[in-house]
Amino acid sequence: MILTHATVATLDQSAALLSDSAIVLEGNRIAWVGPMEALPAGGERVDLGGRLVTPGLIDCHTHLVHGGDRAREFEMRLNGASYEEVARAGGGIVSTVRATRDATEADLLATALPRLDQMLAEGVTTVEVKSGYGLTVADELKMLRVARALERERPVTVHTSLLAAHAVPPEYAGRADAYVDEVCIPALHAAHAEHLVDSVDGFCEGIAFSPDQIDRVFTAARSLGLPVRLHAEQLSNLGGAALAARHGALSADHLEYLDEAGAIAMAGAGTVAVILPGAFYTLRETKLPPIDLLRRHGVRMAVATDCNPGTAPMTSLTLAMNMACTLFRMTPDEVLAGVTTHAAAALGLSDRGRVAPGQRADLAIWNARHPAELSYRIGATPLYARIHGGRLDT
Ligand code: DI6
Ligand code: FE
Repeated sequence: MILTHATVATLDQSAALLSDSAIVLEGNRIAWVGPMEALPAGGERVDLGGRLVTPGLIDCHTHLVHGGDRAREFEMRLNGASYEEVARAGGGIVSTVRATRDATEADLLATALPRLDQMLAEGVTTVEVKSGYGLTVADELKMLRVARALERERPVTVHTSLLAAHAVPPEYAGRADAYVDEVCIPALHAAHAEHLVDSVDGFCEGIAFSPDQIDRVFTAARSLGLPVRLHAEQLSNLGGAALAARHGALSADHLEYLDEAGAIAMAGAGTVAVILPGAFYTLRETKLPPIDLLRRHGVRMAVATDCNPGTAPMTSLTLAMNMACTLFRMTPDEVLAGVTTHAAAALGLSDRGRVAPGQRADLAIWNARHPAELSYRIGATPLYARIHGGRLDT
């Protein structure tokens, strides 16, 4: 297939936009990118009439698979209920854990697919999906199996992360260390044996797991050769980003409370900063992630939805791009890199995220002329077509 008369944001080295260009696809790879006048005759051509082509978008941080929702809890809070009243009414993260445990794999797949479809409709071609609402070995594996199943149901690539260290479940209240030993680490071995896990995540926070507990999970992950990533410095600074960097983490995510020592550690390890404006917005957080600090130290920044029922009930990656610009003052070029090449780096994938020969033929074609339009519009879905692995789907 040859895409002709395209405007191409290659994300390759320079930020330059190629006008009136062609992209030659061979199988599931990009074979050639260049100006129309250099394109030899022949081939099955698709005229894009000047439309913008970007790499397929990559949502590198989601909790897409989960049971139930928290809409009633959202409503209770807005009607004045306190956090405690919401918790007593069975709300909060434990309600999602209960709903996820009660769901079958088929139930979880059926509720995840519409959310995934919303992402695909915005040009997503690779999505990361975490476990973390099962919190038993069997339920964590169940979530990961559903995440893998998504890839068989839709033209998308799924990267799975085991997030057993997400919350301490009620039956382990006050016994987080026992939960790490009896659930997190056994789940890691079991998921690895079943080829269900591509990376290992954790939530390092006062309300979740301490740096020492995360360190034990990460040490176990790395002994199996699995890369790690971490929810770090979201609500406070426990030095999670530096801990992640010491383990050569692919990413450290959220980072509102990151300090300079953490940014320096991330830069040294090549750890990507995953910026999640949807959770910032939903929590009405006021502490901004230190974007300037990350820029200054040359830490690559990705942008993702964090799609989860509690703190980011969103499936729109283009809305996350808009929020990253408006709330965090990131530039449209930075956020486009954040959902393509830097998001690929956050997943340890070097075969995608750029429009260049040899890269996977994962592309998004837009009813737009300039990349800034993608982060500028609110609530618009200017996708014209999506190509995953060389296959066009409109
Ligand atoms: N950080 C978050 O914002 C979510 N998880 C995490 O580690 C919250 C998850 C939830 O409330 O369901
Ligand atoms: Fe998250």
